Amino acid sequence: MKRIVPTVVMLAALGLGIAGLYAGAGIVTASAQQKPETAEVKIDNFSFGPAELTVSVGTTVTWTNRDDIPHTVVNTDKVFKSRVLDTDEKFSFTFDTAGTYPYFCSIHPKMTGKVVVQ
Ligand SMILES: [Cu+2]
Repeated sequence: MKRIVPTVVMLAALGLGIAGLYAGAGIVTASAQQKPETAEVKIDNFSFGPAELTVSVGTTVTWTNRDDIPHTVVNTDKVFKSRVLDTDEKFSFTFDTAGTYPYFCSIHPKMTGKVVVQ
């Protein structure tokens, strides 16, 4: 029995070490997911740039109107809708659900864009 005890202790220590490694890996993954992500869309010359943007879930997208003309950012499915943005005004929305979000400017409906959240 005396011979077995140190082996059991060593195995237990090894087990804790492995558990610790997994726990550490878990913390790294969690912090990577919690890192706030942002993306920018510029509105200029009657267009959204980039017109199509792909982001990960949790990303906050900010639209900035760099045009001399007022514009809006309105999702086709009414998930988000900005007020009228004058020059240099911004609108932000955080995408917490994966999906495709087409949007347009309600003043100039030919201005369209899309955010893909994955
Ligand atoms: Cu517009």
